[in-house]
This record gives sequence, C-alpha cells and structure tokens, in this order.
Amino acid sequence: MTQRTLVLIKPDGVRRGLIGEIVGRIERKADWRITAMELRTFDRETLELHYAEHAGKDFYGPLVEFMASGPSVAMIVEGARVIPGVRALAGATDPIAAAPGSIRGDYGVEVRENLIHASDSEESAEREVKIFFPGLV
Ligand code: RTP
Ligand code: MG
Repeated sequence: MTQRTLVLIKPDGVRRGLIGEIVGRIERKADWRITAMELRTFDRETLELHYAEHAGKDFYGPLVEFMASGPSVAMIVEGARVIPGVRALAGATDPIAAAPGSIRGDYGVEVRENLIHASDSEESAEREVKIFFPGLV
C-alpha cells in the first residue's frame, strides 16, 4: 500500500553531518522515494504546532528549544508501507533502547537528541505534511 510520511532530520543530525547517512538509508529501501525536501531552521510556531500532542509535558519546552536550535531537514517520503517503515528504520525513541542497526540505535545516546522524526500514523502524516509543506496539496 502506497503511503506518504513526514520525516525530519533533527538539528543534531544536521550538525553531526548525518544527512547523507540518513537520507541514504531511506533512499535504498525498495520503492521509497523522496518527493519534497527542505533544509531550514523552523520557527517555534511551526514546531509547537508539530509537537502539540506533547504540550504541557515536562520535556515539551526543551524539545521545542532544541528543535529551533539550528536547521533540520524536512522531507516527504512516499512508497510502500513507508509510515511504519521509517519508524522501524529510526528505532525506539530512546536511542539506548533502540536496536543496533537502526538510525537512533547506531548514532544516538540522548532521548531528546535522537536524530530523526517520522510520522506515526496516516492521520499524523497528513497533519504534519501540511505543517511543514503548506504549499502542497
Ligand atoms: P518523534 O515524534 O520525534 O518521531 O519521536 P517518537 O514518536 O519516537 O517520540 P515522542 O514520544 O513522540 O516524543 C517526541 C520527541 O520528544 C523528545 N522526547 N524527549 N523524556 C524526554 O526527555 C523525551 N521524551 C521524548 C524526543 O526527541 C522524541 O523524539
Ligand atoms: Mg512522536
């Protein structure tokens, strides 16, 4: 089933020079393709909308600050089973619990600075695509 998902390479991934590594893992999956991509420091308003489900949690403020601390890569990835697929490539939220071989498992140590975001459902994907690529239908 063809899906689309919103993927972010977070500021830590960009700062550490891991754009190519992360994009490469996504591009090498059969059938998947990147259909939109932007490198930009996103403003707090955009990030607060994106993380609205976490508003009020203790990690929300520091999370928005971190996400606004430098450029991220936002992209739309389309292809077969891509929503659960990129989540699997990313690994568990806590990089120490994430399986070795996953992006977080291979490169992360901190829960907040965990390199990548990927939409967790079709509803989230459509909501997040509109936030980061408002010009697209
Ligand atoms: P994401 O939304 O970024 O793809 O990650 P996720 O679904 O695996 O994790 P989620 O629970 O949605 O949390 C969003 C992001 O918030 C940061 N976080 N910090 N306890 C903490 O300090 C904490 N918990 C979560 C992470 O950057 C996480 O990816
Ligand atoms: Mg999430």
